[in-house]
Amino acid sequence: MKIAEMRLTPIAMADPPLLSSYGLHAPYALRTIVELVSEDGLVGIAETHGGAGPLGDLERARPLVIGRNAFDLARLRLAIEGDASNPPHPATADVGAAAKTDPDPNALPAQTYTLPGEGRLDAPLRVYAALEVAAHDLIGRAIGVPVCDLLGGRVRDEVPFSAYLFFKQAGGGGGDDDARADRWGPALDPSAIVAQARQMIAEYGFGSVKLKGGVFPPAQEIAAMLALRDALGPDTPLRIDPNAAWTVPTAIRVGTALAGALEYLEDPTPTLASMARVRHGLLEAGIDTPLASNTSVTSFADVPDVVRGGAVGVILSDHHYWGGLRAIVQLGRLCETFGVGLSMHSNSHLGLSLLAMVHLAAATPHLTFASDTHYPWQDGADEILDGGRVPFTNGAVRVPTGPGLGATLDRDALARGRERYDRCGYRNRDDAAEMRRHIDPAWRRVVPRW
Ligand code: GKR
Ligand code: MG
Repeated sequence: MKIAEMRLTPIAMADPPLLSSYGLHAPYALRTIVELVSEDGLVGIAETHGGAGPLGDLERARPLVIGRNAFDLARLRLAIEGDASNPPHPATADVGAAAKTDPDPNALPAQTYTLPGEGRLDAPLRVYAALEVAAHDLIGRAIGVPVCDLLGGRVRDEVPFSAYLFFKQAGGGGGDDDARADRWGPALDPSAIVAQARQMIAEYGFGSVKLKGGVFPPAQEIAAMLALRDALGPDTPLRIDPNAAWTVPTAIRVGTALAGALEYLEDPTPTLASMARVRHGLLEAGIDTPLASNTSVTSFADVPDVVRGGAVGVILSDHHYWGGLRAIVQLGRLCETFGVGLSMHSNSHLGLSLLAMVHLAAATPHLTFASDTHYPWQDGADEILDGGRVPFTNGAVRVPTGPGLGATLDRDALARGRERYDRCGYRNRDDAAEMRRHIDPAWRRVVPRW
């Protein structure tokens, strides 16, 4: 099944002013929609990171994609990585290297990107991941099976997600001529965070709750977490993720104050070495709260250190940059083997990324926690799928049974997303610049801040 055409559509969607240790979300978040069209006119679709960098990287891969059989994915990955005859071993590849010796003139340089919330990212793997998802959708359509069946078959029919709370400025996102209603209101103190949690749970039915921290001094964030525990009761699992804004002593202090209240503590500090010191300090105090990470663990190259160090108990995977759906299924087997928990990280996204996560989760037995999702923060008016928003029931999404990912593109909605992209002027995510523009002209990211 040859791929005859690759369509790339950059889109923008309204995004509310959410706060994190990276700064402030801009009025628009950026995504890229990938379409692979087969010779006989079938279309496979995928959603990935947005803006000029990811779009340019995908564009450079075009000659490696056109004319290739959609099943020929292992070689596609090698070709994109640019060293088909001698692929680097994941554990030894230097993901920070500027360029590799490169026999293929079309191969992507082994650039890395540092995006808010994602640590180091390997550009070739991100490109491959988007193409791999679209190819799975295409194959699923061609043979009439859901993507999860191509990944090994479903072990669950519903995939649970966690509420994802943010400290938030007033505003619903979108530019001045396109401002959206602020459905959530500002949330700058513990009682507003509790109100946000109640609203999100009422609308989506989530059974676990994560707070994005690293925004206010730790005492305020501890207060917010304790307020959540009091409001939601001890049976609602809670998590906090300051995106590495804390020192080791601060992380131990917060972990101690929240002992018994957390199902895991996410990326309190920036590196595996510092996380090991946090884990050690907590254990010495008799606190066995697992540590989770999507910042210091971003690729297979990090897994040996996770296993050797034993400090990170939960890997927060993300098919968008680990190298696609099959990569995470494989990661699941590794995590199972080594007794490490597994969940999924998210970034601002629409329903197409959500459905890819759902199929993946359905086919990953060792997914031990409800996954993150930013989906509630996006405005339904910006959804690009036929039929609109993906529904949630009791905090979970039903695994589609139709062919492929189970969704098709609403062409008008996609065109509106494209127009928004053209109009909005943003070409990469820069939360620090937004923070300086709207809140504090002197603001800069400091890690650790407390
Ligand atoms: O949306 O501001 C955000 C998050 O901080 C995001 O960028 C992170 O990647 O959600 C992510 C995380 O868990 O670190
Ligand atoms: Mg995180």
